[in-house]
Amino acid sequence: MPDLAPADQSVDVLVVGAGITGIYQLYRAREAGFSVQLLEAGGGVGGTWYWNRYPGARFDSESYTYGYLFSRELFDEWVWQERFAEQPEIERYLNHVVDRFDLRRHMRFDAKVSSAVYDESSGTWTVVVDDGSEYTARFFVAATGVLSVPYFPDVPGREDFRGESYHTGLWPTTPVDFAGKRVGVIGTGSSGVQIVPVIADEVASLTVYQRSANWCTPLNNAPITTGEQAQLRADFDEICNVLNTSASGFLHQANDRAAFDDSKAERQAFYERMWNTPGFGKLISHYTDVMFDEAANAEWCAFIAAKVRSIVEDPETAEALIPKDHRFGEKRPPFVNGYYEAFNNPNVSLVDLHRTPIVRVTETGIATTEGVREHDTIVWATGFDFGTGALARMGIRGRSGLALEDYWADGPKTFLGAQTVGFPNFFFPGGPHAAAGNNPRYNGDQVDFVTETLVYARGHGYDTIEVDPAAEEEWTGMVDRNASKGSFTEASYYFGTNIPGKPRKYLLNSGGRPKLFAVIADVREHDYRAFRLSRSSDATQTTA
Ligand code: NA7
Repeated sequence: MPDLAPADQSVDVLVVGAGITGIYQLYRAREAGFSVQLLEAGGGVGGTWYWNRYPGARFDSESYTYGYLFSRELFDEWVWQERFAEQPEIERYLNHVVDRFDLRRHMRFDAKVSSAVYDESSGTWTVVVDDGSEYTARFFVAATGVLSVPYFPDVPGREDFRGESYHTGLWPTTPVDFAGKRVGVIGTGSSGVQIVPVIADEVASLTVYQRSANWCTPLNNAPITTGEQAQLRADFDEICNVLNTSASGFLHQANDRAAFDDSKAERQAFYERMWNTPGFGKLISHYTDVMFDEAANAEWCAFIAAKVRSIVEDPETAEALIPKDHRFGEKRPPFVNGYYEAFNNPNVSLVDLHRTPIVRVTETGIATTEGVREHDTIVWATGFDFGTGALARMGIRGRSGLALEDYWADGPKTFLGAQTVGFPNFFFPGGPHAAAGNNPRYNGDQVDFVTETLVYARGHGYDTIEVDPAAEEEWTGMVDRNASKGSFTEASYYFGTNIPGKPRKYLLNSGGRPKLFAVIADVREHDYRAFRLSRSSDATQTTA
């Protein structure tokens, strides 16, 4: 339903983005007594789960660990159907949350922000939407996500294709008909490997264009049984306790054994258990040294490779599907349901772009160095401008007209992945540098912290909040220093290297959620001294 908000609307808090983080920020700020307006570029609620509505899109965190925990009633009444919910169920859930907490009247859809400018004299932000309507707010919160700007590689001829083209992250709300079509899917990250098995049976032909093979392992999805539903509700307090305190925000328990504590036979049995473990259990509950010990990692990779060879009937295709350029866990591992099996379908084929690179897109298909394949439909599953993509494109201007994209030209500088110097009263929970793991958990930590900071400032008579440069330097330095010790490779989009020309900087927080917790606790204990708090009427700044 269109929400025709008045063009001159003035609120305490303006939130951009109706994804998981933005909805929660709207809820928390309303609860704290602020007037709030939320603007969303999409036509509905969901953010990532609105735009990524391609066939097969689903959680790979357990549904009940990804959803909100702030309301026991909400947790009790929403019955997740599957361990890993599919996009339509997720979108229904988020719409339910919005309506249950009466948040929709504070939201405006189809409202893409084109600029957000800070006014130093009043300490407020003016936010303009692409239809020209204008909002003013004391606090501007961009909950625009880290995977929200789709990336189309600069392949020659991309615009020439006369068939249908889709990006997984920009999927239309109207159904896409694949029946009987000759389809090409470019990209084999989490999105590409989700869509392939789901459309394989209905298409006339499916060509998977793979640049890099990934270590895909089974998601091991299942319906949540009635007994499990009851147990989840009985365990609510314990679930909250684990999810709100664990380093990665999952329920999976860490292992206490290293690989070579076990005999060879025990290790093989363990790998088989891991293969059958749901989702991220394969990282969190794995041997403690699988990400650190070369031999341990290699043995697990050999186990996966043997599985691929046992599933995929064509030996050449199987070999091409086994990564040769990185170890398990060095890139974000996709979790699959029938992906390898799909290649046994006679209408599905793999093109190894390392062997035969794409030359160009033609009007009717894709030309590689081995020839042209004709397509009716091309699916670009080619990823996102991760971390900073959305924030750098919103026309955000801070003190003295400073452009955020200029201030971050060499990579983001943040405090707690939530604020940056020179942009007072601007927060971006769910943006770069937050943590790593089950996103809604640490993004929720940030929303809680942002809300507490606003409440603290209000309670002490301040209306301008800007992070202290020393605090930003310390946090950003911590992220950068530790990045080189992390397990993710330079080739990972976590470093931005999937986008040509983007500076190589770690875009998550290498200190993880424990560091986020520790610094937030320190800020609270020390009267928010990491911030410069002031009154917009005062010339001088005040800290505790
Ligand atoms: P990803 O994980 O960034 O995957 C993008 C894929 O697109 C990956 O296989 C890339 O190959 C491929 N790609 C990128 N550019 C090209 C070109 N020019 N030619 C061929 N192939 C290309 O994005 P996803 O959407 O799958 O997943 C993003 C996140 O969503 C995921 O981590 C989950 O959190 C959910 P490459 O590996 O770079 O060789």
